[in-house]
Amino acid sequence: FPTDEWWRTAVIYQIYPRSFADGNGDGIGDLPGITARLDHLAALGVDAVWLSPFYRSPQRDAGYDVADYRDVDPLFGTLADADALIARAHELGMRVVVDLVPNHTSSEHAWFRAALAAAPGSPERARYLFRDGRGEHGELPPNNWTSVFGGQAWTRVQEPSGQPGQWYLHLFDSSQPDLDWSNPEVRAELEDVLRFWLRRGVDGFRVDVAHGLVKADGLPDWAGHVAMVDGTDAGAPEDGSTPATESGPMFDQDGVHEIYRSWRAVLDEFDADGERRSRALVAEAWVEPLTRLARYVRDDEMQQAFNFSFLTSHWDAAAYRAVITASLEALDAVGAPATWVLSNHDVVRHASRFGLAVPGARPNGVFATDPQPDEALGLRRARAATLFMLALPGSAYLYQGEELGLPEHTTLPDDVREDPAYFRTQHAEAGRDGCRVPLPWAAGEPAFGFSPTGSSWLPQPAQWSTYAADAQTGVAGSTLELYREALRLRRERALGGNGLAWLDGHDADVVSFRSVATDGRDVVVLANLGSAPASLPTGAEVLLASADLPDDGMLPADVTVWLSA
Ligand code: ISL
Ligand code: CA
Repeated sequence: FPTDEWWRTAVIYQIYPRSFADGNGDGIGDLPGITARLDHLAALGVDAVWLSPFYRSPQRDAGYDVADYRDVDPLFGTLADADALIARAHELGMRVVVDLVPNHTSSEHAWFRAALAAAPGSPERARYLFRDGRGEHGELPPNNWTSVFGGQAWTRVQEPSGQPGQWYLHLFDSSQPDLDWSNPEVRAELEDVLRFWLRRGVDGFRVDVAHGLVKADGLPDWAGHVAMVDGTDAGAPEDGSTPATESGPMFDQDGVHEIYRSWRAVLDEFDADGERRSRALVAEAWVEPLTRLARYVRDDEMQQAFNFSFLTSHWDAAAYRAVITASLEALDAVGAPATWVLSNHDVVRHASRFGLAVPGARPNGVFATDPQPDEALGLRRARAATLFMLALPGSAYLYQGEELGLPEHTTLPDDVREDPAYFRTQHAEAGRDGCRVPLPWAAGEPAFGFSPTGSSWLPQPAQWSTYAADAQTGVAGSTLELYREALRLRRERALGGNGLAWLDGHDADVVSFRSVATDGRDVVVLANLGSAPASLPTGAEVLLASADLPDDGMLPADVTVWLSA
C-alpha cells in the first residue's frame, strides 16, 4: 500500500450488503458472500470498497437503524466474518470504508430502551432529544418539524407509569431516535466506536447524515418542512429549482464541524505510526451550495464529501460544465479533492434517471406515477456519464451494479417493498427499493447467481439475465468491460490526480476537457450531451468510447470519447 493520501483520487465502490451476494442461501446478501466475490471488484480495478451498515439492527431502515455499533447483525454474519472480509480486501489491494450512523440509533439500542424505562429529566433520556409536548396536556409535538421520510418528526412515549408522556425527535423513521450531540457521553461513545473499527483495520468511515447531528438551539419551529431532494416538498426553493439539499434548523448547523474535528484527531491517533493521514472520513451531507458543503472537508475535518450537486445535475452540457467548475473551485479552495457520484442506495439508478423524458430527472422518482424510463437511452447516457466522471480530477464513487448497467426496478409490487420512506408518505414519496434489488451474477442460474438457493429478498426482473456479470465478462463493448477499461486507463495514466483543462472550440452541447496525466499522456474527453452528432477532431486516437462510433468522423448524441491528446 502507498501510505499517502490515497483517498484523493480513489475510485470507491459502494457495496450494499443485503443485495451484493448471499453466502448462506437465505436470500439476503451477507459478509461471507461479499468476501467470496471480492475478486470481481479487484478485477474491476477499484481502489476501495464502502460497505453500507452491517451492524446489529432490527432492519427497520435496512441497517441504518443501529442497535449495536460494535457487532455484526446475524443476518450478515459475525465479527469474524467482518475481519475476514477486511483482511481479504487488503490482500487484494483494496481499502475498506465502513458506514457510521451517528445521527440516530435504533429504538432497540440499549440506550433507547434505558431512556424509555427512565424518567423525564434522567441522564438516560438526555442522550436523545426528549421534550415535553405542547398543548394543555402535552398532546401536541414540541415543534412542527417533519421527518425526511414523511409525517411528524416526533413520537410520543408512554411513561413507565403508563401515562402518555414526553416526545422524542426522529428526523427519519420513528424507529430511529436522534441522539443529542450536545451530550459529552454521546460524543465519547461514538469516538470509541470509531476506535473499535479502526482497531479492526478499516481505512475510513462514510458518515451518515453528517449535516444533521447538531440542531438549532431551542429546536425552533420552522416555516418550511424538511426539503426532499426531489423538490416535491414545501421546503423546495421558491425559484422552483431542484434542491440537492436538506435545510432548516435541523441541518447544516455550525456546531457539527467541531464533532468532525475531534473525529479527525481520533483517526490521526491511528495514523501516528508513519502512515500519516491514510484513514479517511467522507460526509454524506445533502448540503448546497458547494461552498457550504466544502466546510465539511477543511484540512482538520473530513477528507471527502459526496457531491450530490453533480448527482442531481440535468442532462445538459452547460449544467455539467457549471457544476464541475463550481465543485472544483469550492473544493480547491479548501485543499480537498472533488468527489463525484452518480448513484447510491437512496436514489433512482442513473441508468433509469437519464432515461426519463422529463429534463432534470429527479433523483427520487415514484414510478407508479412517473412515465417509465427509456431503458436503452438511459443506459447509453449512463455509460457516457461514467466516462466523463472517471476522467475528472478527484475521487469517484460507484454504486454496486452500475458497472453492469443496471436500471431501476420500476415495477416492484407493494407487498415486497421494505423502504420505510415509501410507506410513511403513503407511497407519495420516493421508494428506494427499486435501486436495491440483488445483483445478477450468472445469467443461467436461479436468482441469477445471487444466492445458492435461488432466493432473493427482492425479486429481480426476468430480463436481468442480459445484465449478469458472467454474460458481460470478456464481451467487447459490454458495460462491465467499459468500466474495466476506463478504470485501467485511469490508473495507468493517473487521471484524477493532475487536474483538468477546459477545451474551447467544440459544440456548446459537448463537454470537452483535457484530463491531465502524470506522464504527459493526457486524455482529451468529449461528451456529446446534445441531440445531434458533433464533429470529432481528426487525427486523434480513440482510446475508449462509451458506444460504437460511426465511420463518418462524428460523435453521436449521448456518447463520450477519450482521445489521445
Ligand atoms: O434519500 C435521500 C435523498 O434521496 C436523502 O433524503 C437521505 O434519506 C438522507 O440524506 C439520509 O440518508 C442516509 O440516512 C438515512 C438512510 O435511510 C439512508 O439510506 C442513508 O443513506 C437514515 O439513516
Ligand atoms: Ca445470507
